[in-house]
Amino acid sequence: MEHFGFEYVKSVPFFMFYSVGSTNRVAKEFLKWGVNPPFCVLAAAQTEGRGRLERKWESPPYGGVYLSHVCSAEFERVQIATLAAAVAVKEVILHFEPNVNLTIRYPNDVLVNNKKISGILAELVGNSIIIGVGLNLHLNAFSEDLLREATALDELGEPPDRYSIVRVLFEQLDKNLRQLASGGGDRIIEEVERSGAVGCMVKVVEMDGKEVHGVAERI
Ligand code: BT5
Repeated sequence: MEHFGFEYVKSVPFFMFYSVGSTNRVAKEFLKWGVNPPFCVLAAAQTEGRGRLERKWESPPYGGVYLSHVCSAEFERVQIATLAAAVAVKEVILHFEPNVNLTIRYPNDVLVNNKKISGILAELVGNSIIIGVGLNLHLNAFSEDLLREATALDELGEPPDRYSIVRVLFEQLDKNLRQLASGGGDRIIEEVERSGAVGCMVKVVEMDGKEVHGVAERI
């Protein structure tokens, strides 16, 4: 872990690194060491960034924002925390680029012009939840292979500085998670439904590989 820094954003401690394996994994270590949530782990690069099912999350230096937000999981509907984070990412992008064609692909992807700009990995650890968010900033940092399916904020115009993005992302995440914890889950679900997650053809792949095709009607 290189270049450790520390700061409070709205009274929540931020542990900041230049490079880590995975911010979610560092967050897990911090929980093990007894750090009490809420706290955030932020890195400018990850060498082993992860998606769901151990898929890889490309995280080159300064290519994007890699943030893990850790808070208490002791609320009903914690299972839709991923959606609250997807809505937060949507709000961040629209805050800086109000006119983009943005969709949320259920359950954890945010797309701009049908290309993935952000992914979310939420993990429950005891009574806490770690919500990892990757948001691409500079497309030329990514591999050739990824360019076909991914996009970044700098494709939409001059991206704001990284610190402003982190600040707004944290504020939106914090707001949505608090809302969810106090019974505001319906707003989150409606927002996801409004963001293109329903009314489209979907393919559901079950754990045994069986595929189901159809039109998504509701979350
Ligand atoms: C995700 O998984 O989309 C969740 C990604 C979560 C990343 C954050 S970064 C901070 C925290 N620390 C971590 O280690 N992880 C979290 P999934 O739905 O499984 O999508 C993975 C797929 O997205 C890959 O198989 C690629 O096809 C694609 N992909 C990989 N890197 C990408 C990137 N930077 N931008 C867009 N797509 C990417």
